[in-house]
Amino acid sequence: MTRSESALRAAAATGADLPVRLFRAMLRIRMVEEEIAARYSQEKMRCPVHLSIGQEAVPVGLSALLGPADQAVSTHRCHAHYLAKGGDLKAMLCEIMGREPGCCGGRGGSMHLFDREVGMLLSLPIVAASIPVGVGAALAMKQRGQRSVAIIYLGDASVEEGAFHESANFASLHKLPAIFVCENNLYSVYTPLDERQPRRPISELARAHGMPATEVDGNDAIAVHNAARPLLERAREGEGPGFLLAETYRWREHCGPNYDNALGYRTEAEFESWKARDPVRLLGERLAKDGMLAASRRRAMEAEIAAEIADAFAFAEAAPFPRPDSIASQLYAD
Ligand SMILES: Cc1ncc(C[n+]2csc(CCOP(=O)(O)OP(=O)(O)O)c2C)c(N)n1
Ligand SMILES: [Mg+2]
Repeated sequence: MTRSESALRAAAATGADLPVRLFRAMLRIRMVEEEIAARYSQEKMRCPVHLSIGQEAVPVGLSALLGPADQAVSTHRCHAHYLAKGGDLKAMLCEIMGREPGCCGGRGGSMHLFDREVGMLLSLPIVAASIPVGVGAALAMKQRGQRSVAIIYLGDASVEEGAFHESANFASLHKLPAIFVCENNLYSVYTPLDERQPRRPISELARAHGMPATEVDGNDAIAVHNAARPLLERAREGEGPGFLLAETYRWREHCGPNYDNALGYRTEAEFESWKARDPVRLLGERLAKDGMLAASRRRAMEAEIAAEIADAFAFAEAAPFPRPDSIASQLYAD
């Protein structure tokens, strides 16, 4: 039995429905992203989209440990982070379609998702730019004596930026409640990790900055949940930051709704090996096998999510665009 299989059984034994909740949250993100991909050619979404398909397990496993007082910052690939943190789906789709009820008033697009009510502080497309902001949030939490944590999502390319190292150093020195969550999907656009970084675990960088680092299967939501828990507990106790390195894989092209393996920067065999590790399918199968999710319940779940998504798309498509005479607003602080 693997570590996460035993966790699944332990959760089932205590009557907890955590694995089912994690599955539903991943399935919902997958279905939202698939729907965005399916509708993208209609050209109602006129901004770039960096889809999270294949990478659902990390934010879902982690977010089940968070409350609204905990804050998260994210990157260009932020849809799953936003939805897992409880971000409003209608506000997200309106933002992607440039509509006024979008979370940035329809001016930011897919890479600027936030929902302050649920602690989704911001998302920024400049690689590593959100990291210092997340550390700032952690500093504020510490100064206010809160037990909250700041989750800082980053891609494998972020650790090549100075901002990561300055932020990690500062967070470690001041024992800030910051959790760095690195989704290593092996690529920065078309460039593989081993053409960009020396051969050593990325987690060594965090250890060199004096914080504990844990490596985890980023396609297993339960393993992520269990691996993140002790890092979060230490951070809440004032013992300082932590680093979670999650190995995962993006299925679609870096930016856009299509598959781009034909470009040749990665092999079909590699892609297939990761597809065989589909975080949503694997957990669904395990739940069915363990009798935790009957086929009828799963079908009802899928229908419920599909209805929610259809309703949110209809809402966004009917929503107004920002008024042209508001073009100069929100550019400067009042
Ligand atoms: C400072 C900066 N340099 C380059 C880019 C162009 N760019 C956008 S996403 C990206 C790849 C980032 O890779 P990674 O952090 O691993 O995230 P992933 O896309 O794999 O999720 C790059 C280079 C940028 N947005 N910002
Ligand atoms: Mg990457």
